[in-house]
Amino acid sequence: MLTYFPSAQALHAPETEFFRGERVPCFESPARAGFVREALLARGLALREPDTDSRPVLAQVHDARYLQFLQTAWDQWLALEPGNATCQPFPSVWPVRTLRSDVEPLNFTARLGLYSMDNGSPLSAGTWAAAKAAADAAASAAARLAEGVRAVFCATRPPGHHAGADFMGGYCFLNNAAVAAQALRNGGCGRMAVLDVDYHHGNGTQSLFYHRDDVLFVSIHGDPRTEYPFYLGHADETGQGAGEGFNLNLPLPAGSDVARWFDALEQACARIDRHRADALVVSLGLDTYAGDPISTFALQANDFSRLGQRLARLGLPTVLVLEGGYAAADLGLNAVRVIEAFDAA
Ligand code: Q9C
Ligand code: ZN
Repeated sequence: MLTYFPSAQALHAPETEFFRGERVPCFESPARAGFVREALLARGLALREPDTDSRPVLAQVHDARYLQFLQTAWDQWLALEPGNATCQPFPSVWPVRTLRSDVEPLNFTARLGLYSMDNGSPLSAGTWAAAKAAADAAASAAARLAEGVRAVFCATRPPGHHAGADFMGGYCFLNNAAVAAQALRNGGCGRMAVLDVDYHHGNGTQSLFYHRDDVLFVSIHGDPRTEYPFYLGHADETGQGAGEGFNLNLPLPAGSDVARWFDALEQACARIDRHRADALVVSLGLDTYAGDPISTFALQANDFSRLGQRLARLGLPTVLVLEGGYAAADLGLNAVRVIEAFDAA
């Protein structure tokens, strides 16, 4: 499978995140990409650098003031205090209900909170460069599909599906899957489907397409009553306005077994078939793996082959975009299993 692997991914390398009240090494690390790279190269897959500028599509997906903030956030942080080069900014205040988000504060931490859904998306010096490269990979993949390529894998980080029009969250900054879907729409696909199989609900992607009938969003994930991102991803979220009926959430209880997960995948595929999409974008989170340190589903290695095979059977031109997956040492092999089974089917 044609695969994009932006070397700029390594530039996003914050050291720590908050976990159970403590600062711990980041789960979403360059090491993840290293394992993916090794596994892809070991299988003889050539890795390409992105070749398409995602800027025009980013402007369709994200708000201008958020893009402006994200692109300059690290420089703003350094401008406060040179010593900030060796520490990480975290938001500590958010405009929740009754507070205003239309006025951009002058205070940096207040701006960071305005553009964040959590304190779990640490920034580093190269965050913009890495996130932009991942979005460029998504735009590149869409361009290849428009030329008739059957399937493209974006082996990218940071992930994207928690990022909305004007906020980062859950290790995500730019919504790569939404960039791929929107770029495919721009390229002439009338109807798109996005299937999100990450353990966590793709709240950002859902929100970006919630009012639209041209991009169906389907997600299988841990029930948000107990699992991140908590505030979106329930079964009664079916879309709004023109988008009514074009959003399908399939939340599963934490700890659900493999059989239950594949039952949900069948429901998801049935809905995608009915949409008669011209192309498919898969938010390929691999944190459904039994060995994942922050998730509770139980997929085993061979289940990722089964997933790849089922995705191929949808018979659609497909962009697969890497999202989560934190059992880093097994991440590459699990990704390869999906890709190879897709190709073989
Ligand atoms: N601070 C993705 O899989 N944070 N994001 C966990 C540790 C939320 C996961 C708690 C997990 C976000 C793309
Ligand atoms: Zn996830």
